Amino acid sequence: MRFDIISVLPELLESPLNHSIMKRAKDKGLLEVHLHHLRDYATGKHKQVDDYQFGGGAGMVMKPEPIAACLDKLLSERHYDEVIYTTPDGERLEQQRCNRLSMKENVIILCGHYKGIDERIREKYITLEISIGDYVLSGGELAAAVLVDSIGRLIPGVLNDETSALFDSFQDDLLAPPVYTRPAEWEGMKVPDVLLSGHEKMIDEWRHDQSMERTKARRPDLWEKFEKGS
Ligand code: 6GU
Repeated sequence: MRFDIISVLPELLESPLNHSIMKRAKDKGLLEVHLHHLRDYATGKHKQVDDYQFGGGAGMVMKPEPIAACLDKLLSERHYDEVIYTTPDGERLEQQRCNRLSMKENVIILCGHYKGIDERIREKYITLEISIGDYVLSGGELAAAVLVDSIGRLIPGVLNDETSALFDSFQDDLLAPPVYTRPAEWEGMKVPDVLLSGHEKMIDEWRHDQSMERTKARRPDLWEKFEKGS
């Protein structure tokens, strides 16, 4: 899968996408991330990428021309399945969306900044607008990193244990159960006996019960969804 990310601050994306699982995915040739500096597509002496908003009001707006120049170049080179814009007024990102996006081939992510982008860019190019939650970030780069990570890890072959993503929190509308490692007793606290029993069926049942208890207690909204679905 290939991501092309357009940003005024591509430096923000370099470190988070070059370690751990994302690095392994790239090294294996399963994931490509190409960063595009929006300023490279700006013209004029000052390479201006933002401007005052019509109608007045505080905050700058990203100009349409540099964004269009960058998008036109990319779109002329290959087919893209989605052109995503990261913005707090987008659709909230959820696991189902990540699952579906992980089956795409080529995706562009345009990172919002300042007061946002000129509305006409949204109308002409954007196929999907994504927010990563109900709070405001100073730019869309961290949201883009969240998108690439949450989608990239789902590409077949990226995770070591192919089945492990299936048991992530949210995959079945339940939170993940608690996990333990050695030592079996630490500071007087013991690992639940069932996990040491070697009894696979009982362990599965215990984990499922714990997932349900956790979801009920912590996320009544998810619990309702789970009960309706099961
Ligand atoms: Cl995608 N962008 C910004 N700037 N803030 C956000 C967001 C995106 N998602 C949640 N908050």
